[in-house]
Parts: sequence; structure tokens; C-alpha cells
Amino acid sequence: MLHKFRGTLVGALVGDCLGSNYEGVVGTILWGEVTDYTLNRIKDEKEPIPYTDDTAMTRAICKSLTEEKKYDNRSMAKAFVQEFYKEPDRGYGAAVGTVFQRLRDTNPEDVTLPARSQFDGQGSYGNGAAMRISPVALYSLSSSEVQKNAKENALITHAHINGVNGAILQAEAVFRSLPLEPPNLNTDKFIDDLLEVAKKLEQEYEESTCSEEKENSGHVSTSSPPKKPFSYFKKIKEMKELLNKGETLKPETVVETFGNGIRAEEAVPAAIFSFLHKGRVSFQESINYAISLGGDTDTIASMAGAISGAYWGMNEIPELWKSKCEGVEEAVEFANKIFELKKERKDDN
Ligand code: R7I
Ligand code: MG
Ligand code: MG
Ligand code: MG
Repeated sequence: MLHKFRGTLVGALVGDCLGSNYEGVVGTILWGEVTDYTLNRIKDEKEPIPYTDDTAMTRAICKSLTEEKKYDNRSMAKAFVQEFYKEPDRGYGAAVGTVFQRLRDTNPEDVTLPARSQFDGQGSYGNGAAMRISPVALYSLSSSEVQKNAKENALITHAHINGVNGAILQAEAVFRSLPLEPPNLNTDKFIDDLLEVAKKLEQEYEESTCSEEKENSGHVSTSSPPKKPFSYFKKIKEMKELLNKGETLKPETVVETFGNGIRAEEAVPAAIFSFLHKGRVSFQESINYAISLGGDTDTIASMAGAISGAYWGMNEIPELWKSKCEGVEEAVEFANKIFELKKERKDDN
């Protein structure tokens, strides 16, 4: 299992580093171009290929978990703020810096407060909560704990339901890959499990907004209008149909179906799809394929890398990538520590 913990964090890291070469490219990228970069051109890099905000925030989660030896949202918020002000130029999303500034300047009792005031009270639907969430999946003991911790963590920066649910689903995807034994991936089972999670999240949300509306009836509501949630359930169902066609799908078709942008509702399904379609073949294919989708390449490749790394483990990540990307050693150290922490928690239970 330790090699799978390492695979998760190093997988997320190399996806971020390699994908960042193309972040923001409009449209899909030719397979030959991607593989020429990731398998040949990087051999000539003299300096380590730098990681971006995706990894910076993942590291902050690792730091908080291993220092506190438990999940604590105040400590998480503090770790994000510290990491951001230490290196603000790692390529963070345009709006999230304001959250860190408010957290630092006002030190609110409730650390989710600054994120809730963004975008007219709707909160950010960016993929920034999902992109960093893999350590939470490693740390948590059960699916319900994964969901609880991922949600709390997401709410520090992303109040929008689509940002939160994207983080929960990405964490679940990593959590459910950990116990699987490659190379015989039961794609349908994997998808059905995620469908169940998505369905429950969407039902819960509907129930909570219904009861809010009842409470508010007769009063002039001061809260923002209800946020229409994106249906991850429907999208994952489409994914199942697409995968069962049993043919190699053109990246253009995939991008038309899922998108490749900074919205969590695009990037998370695109990453899960990259794992199920190509990550089942090898770790390497998963990353190259995720990058070939274009758009938010560092983030989609990082999330696909976390899921595929949890599935394949550290030894299946190409040596070239492990030797060229910045921060691999630290990712391994964090994986070791979280592995020990989880073992202690299991023994205590
Ligand atoms: O989600 P976030 O942390 O960004 C992550 C992305 C990844 O690609 C990283 O690699 C990095 O490059 O950035 O940061 P946010 O600023 O919360 O969200 C990203 C962007 O999504 C925002 O800056 C907005 O442009 C957009 N966005 C919204 N636009 C309109 N209305 C997010 N939420 C909204 C919204 O509600
Ligand atoms: Mg980034
Ligand atoms: Mg960006
Ligand atoms: Mg990105």
C-alpha cells in the first residue's frame, strides 16, 4: 500500500509539472507533440520542471495533516495562506488570492467566510479545491470520512456547490483506486460507485435547498439566489456510455462531452475519464492523454495522475518523470508520513 500512497502524491505532482507546459492551450494537442515533450524534450531540461499552485496547495494539505496528525480546517486554512504568501507566483487562480488575503487580514473564526462572499455570494466554481484534494483521500479511513473532509476543505476556498462536489468526487476517485489491483480494472464498477456518490450528493443538496426555501418563505430573503448545481451524476452516466463504445475516442469528442476548462465540472470529469480510458493501460498514457485534451492541462493531468498513481503505484511512474520534476522527494516523504498516520489511526479504531 505504501507504494500506492507515494504513487498518488507523485502522480499528482508529475501531472502538474508536465501539464503546466501547455496550460491554457486552446483546443486539443496532438499526441505526437505531447509525447515528444514528455518523453524526449524534457531530457534536455537542466533545471527541475517547476510545479504550480496545484501542487503548492496539495503540499499545504500534507503539511497540515502531518503536523496536526488529524484533519483540522483552521490549520488547513493557515497552511494555504502561508504557502500562498511564501510563493504567490505559482500560477494561482485569479480570484483565490482574495480569499487568502481576507483570511490573513481578518482571521475569521469561521475560515469558510471569505470564500462565501466571492462571485456575488455564489462562491467559486473553479477546480482549485479538487486539484489539491488527494492527500485527504489518503488520510481518510472511510468513504464517508473522505466526503466530510473533502467538503470542509473545499469550503475554505470554493463555496460554489459545483466546486465542492467536484472536490468530493475527485477525492472519492482516488480513495476507490487505492485498493484496486492493476491491471484488470472493472470500469463499470468504478463508475457505478461514483454514480452512487454523485446521486447522494445531489439528493442531499436538493433537500437542503428545499428546507432553506421553507425557512425563508414569508421573509425577504437576504441570501443569494440558490445556486443551480451541475449534475455530475448525468455527466458520469455519459462517461459510462462513451467508455462502453469500446473504441479509442478522439480527444475532440471527449472535450465536446466534458470540456477542459478551469471549472470543476469540466476538469474533474475530464480527469476521471482520462484515468478510465487510458490510465487503465498505463500511468504514462493517463498523463499524456490528459494533457492532449488541452485547456487546463496541469490541473486535469494532475488529477488524472493522482487517480492513476493510486491505482498503479510509485514504481509504474516513469523514472524520467520522477527525475525531472520539482519536489518528488518531498512528495514521497509526505506519502510516507500520511501512510504511518493512517496506520496509527487504523490501529486506534
Ligand atoms: O479554482 P482556482 O483555485 O483555480 C485553479 C486553476 C487551476 O487551473 C490552477 O492550475 C490555476 O491555474 O488555476 O481559483 P479561482 O480563482 O477560485 O477560480 C478560477 C477562475 O474561475 C476564477 O478566477 C474565475 O475566472 C472563474 N470562476 C468564476 N467565474 C464566474 N463566476 C470561478 N467561479 C466563478 C463564478 O462563480
Ligand atoms: Mg496550476
Ligand atoms: Mg490557470
Ligand atoms: Mg491549471
